[in-house]
Amino acid sequence: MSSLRIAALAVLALAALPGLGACSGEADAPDGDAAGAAVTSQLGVTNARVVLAPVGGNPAAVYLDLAYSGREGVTLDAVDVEGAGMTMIHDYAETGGKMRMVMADKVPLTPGTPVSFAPGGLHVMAMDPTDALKPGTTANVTLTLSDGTTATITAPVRAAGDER
Ligand SMILES: [Cu+2]
Repeated sequence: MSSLRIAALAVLALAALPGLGACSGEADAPDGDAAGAAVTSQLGVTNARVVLAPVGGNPAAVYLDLAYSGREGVTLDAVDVEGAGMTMIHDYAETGGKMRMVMADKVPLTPGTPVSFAPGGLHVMAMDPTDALKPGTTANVTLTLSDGTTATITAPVRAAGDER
């Protein structure tokens, strides 16, 4: 676990580099019309939702669908959730006959190839969700790409038992 945390912190440190995301983010991240959706010039985000864990305080999961139309070689580097702590991008992989969560770190975005974050596959884990994340409310979710582009969407927050 400690190596996973270090890797995730490294991603956050990169995302926080001055000059990259700060100014371009405001210009490139108009709010989407529909909840859970946003479109920048190159990144479309739909069906975003934050799903809380059955036990309060346990990590929440974020699922969403991405359609990218920019240039090759760009990756999704970070997904941050307002109202939660550190986030990690995870996937599931089979090791030793069992499906286990693994660190996905950076997710390649290829024009024409949609990427789905969905239960049982790619997902964002948001550690230490606060009481601000309540079922029926919304949370701001910010995606950061390797080219410094950011997109912020408003995603509905769902309880553990709700539809994922
Ligand atoms: Cu996970």
